[in-house]
Amino acid sequence: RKLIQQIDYDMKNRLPEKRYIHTQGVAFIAAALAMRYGYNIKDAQIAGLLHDCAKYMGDEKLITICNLSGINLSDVELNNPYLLHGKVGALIAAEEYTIKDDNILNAIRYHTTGKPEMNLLEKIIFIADYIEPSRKKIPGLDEIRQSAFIDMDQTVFMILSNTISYLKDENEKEIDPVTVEALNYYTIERS
Ligand code: DGI
Ligand code: FE
Ligand code: FE
Ligand code: FE
Repeated sequence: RKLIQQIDYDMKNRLPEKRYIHTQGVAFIAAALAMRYGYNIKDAQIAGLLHDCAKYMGDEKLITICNLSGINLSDVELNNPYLLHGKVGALIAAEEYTIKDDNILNAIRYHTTGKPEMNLLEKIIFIADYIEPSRKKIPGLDEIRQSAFIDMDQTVFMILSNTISYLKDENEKEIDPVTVEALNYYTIERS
């Protein structure tokens, strides 16, 4: 069977229905963005299908896998282990799905916080995750969806500032320093 079909089938079995629909939405929008900006469409689909594969692992398991794999955890990550589902997802993609492409693995790894100087596929997945059709209404989402097909760096900036103000509103949730570094980078990048 083709790799994409195999992954899609696995995700359907592995994830709750809503998360599977989200996963398909991310793969679909990642493919559209790959067309728009000139990236390998299949790679974008694979990254989209796998990006949340570790989302339902549970905090203990996420931390254990990181420890066993020699990934150093920051205090923010230890306090908010769900932040690790990208890093662990990249490990699963490499080990269980034999993904060797570093762009795909890094797109999975950094999809939650973003990071400074993201490459094209990293930006595609970061954006697709936020704008895919089944995402619940977020203030400013229509504008961000339009912007995604016009200017990627501006869109990354919009998503990061939305996310940070959301985290501040939500009883002062801890903000990962990488998220802040990413926002600073994409603020300066555009000015
Ligand atoms: O896994 P998804 O829900 O599809 O999306 P995601 O991996 O981008 O995770 C989104 C959640 O992560 C959202 O509730 C905001 C949160 N998040 C993003 N950056 C940070 C963060 N949470 C904390 N505590 N700190 C961050 O810097
Ligand atoms: Fe995620
Ligand atoms: Fe996201
Ligand atoms: Fe996601």
